[in-house]
Amino acid sequence: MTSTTQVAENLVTIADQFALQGKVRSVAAFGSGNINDTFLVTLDSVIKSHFVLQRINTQVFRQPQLIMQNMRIYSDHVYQRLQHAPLNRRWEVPRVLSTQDSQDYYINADGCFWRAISYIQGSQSFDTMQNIEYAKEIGYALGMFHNLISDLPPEKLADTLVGFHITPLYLRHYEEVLAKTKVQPSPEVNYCLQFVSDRTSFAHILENAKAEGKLPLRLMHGDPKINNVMFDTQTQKAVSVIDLDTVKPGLVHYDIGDCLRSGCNPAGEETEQWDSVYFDTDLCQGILQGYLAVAKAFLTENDYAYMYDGIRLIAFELGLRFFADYLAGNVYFKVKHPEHNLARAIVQFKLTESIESQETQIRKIIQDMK
Ligand code: GN1
Ligand code: MG
Repeated sequence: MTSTTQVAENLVTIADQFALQGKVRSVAAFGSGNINDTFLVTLDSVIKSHFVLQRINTQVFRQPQLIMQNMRIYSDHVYQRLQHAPLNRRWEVPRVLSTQDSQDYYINADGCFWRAISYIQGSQSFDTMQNIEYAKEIGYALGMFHNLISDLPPEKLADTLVGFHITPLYLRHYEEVLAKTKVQPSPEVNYCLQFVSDRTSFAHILENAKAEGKLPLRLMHGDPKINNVMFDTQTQKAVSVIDLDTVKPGLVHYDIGDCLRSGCNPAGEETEQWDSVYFDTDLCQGILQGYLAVAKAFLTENDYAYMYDGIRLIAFELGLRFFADYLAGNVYFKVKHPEHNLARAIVQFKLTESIESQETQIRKIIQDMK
């Protein structure tokens, strides 16, 4: 028996733990996540034909039980909200599936942490924006996500990833890595080193505003990038926001920044054609229009004042995270080749440059939409 079939058989055995509504037909790699391993399980059942099986990367998420706890609290809350005030369109919340032993997760013989999530039927996601209508829908989806948890007190959810989106901590980590790494200079590496060093004081902007009480701690998604929004394949409308591992206390600005840095980059975050990377302000307007249509109610004057900085910061921060990981030897993000994280960092830095060069227009878009 080859090792590939062994893994495949193991995966079926693991999937079986969560298959309460049918027999497992197949398990196949799914999606393009940079941290966890994700599989689509197909069942031989007519009622429930698929579910999503994931192995959580416990090097990153040190207390995976907390993720499951958060997911339960989050989905119960949203379920109640939707029961009391149903929406006039399709909206779905991914559900945690229990094991045969009624647990939220399964630890296999190797000690890996597995969990299963319901699959949003008849839906798909995209790595790059299709058109302006999709942009509005992506914005709507993030707004609806924030709206549905705006009355859940932030302290009800645990911190599943300490330091996540705290840019000054990423900067400190980067400086530590740099201090102990013998960096091989190249035009790309030099560009990144200079790029970061020119922006060290800017890295503190949101954390300072938070510390000064200008921006309140709220619940956030943490990773609302474009391919975490599911679209109904028939209606082309957004129907769900998935990937709930980092739903925890934070700033909505991290989410707005992350959604825009991924949604307004038509070349996508995996391109190696760095000259083609730019921030599309029409898509930005579309996303913000969709977002504000649902989020206006809970945003303050200061929230608007820091929106531009959030967009610029999260693009910069992701570039910094990729670059630090490249220097550290690719220990956090999965890579397909040794220079992958360097290439990803350059994309985010080019995007940041494009955001900076359009500051006046972006601030005006925000101002005009308040
Ligand atoms: C990681 O694993 P994935 O693809 O859902 C990362 C995000 C980054 C993203 C970039 C927990 O998300 O913060 O924005 O890669 N997640 C974590 O694609 O670090
Ligand atoms: Mg994620």
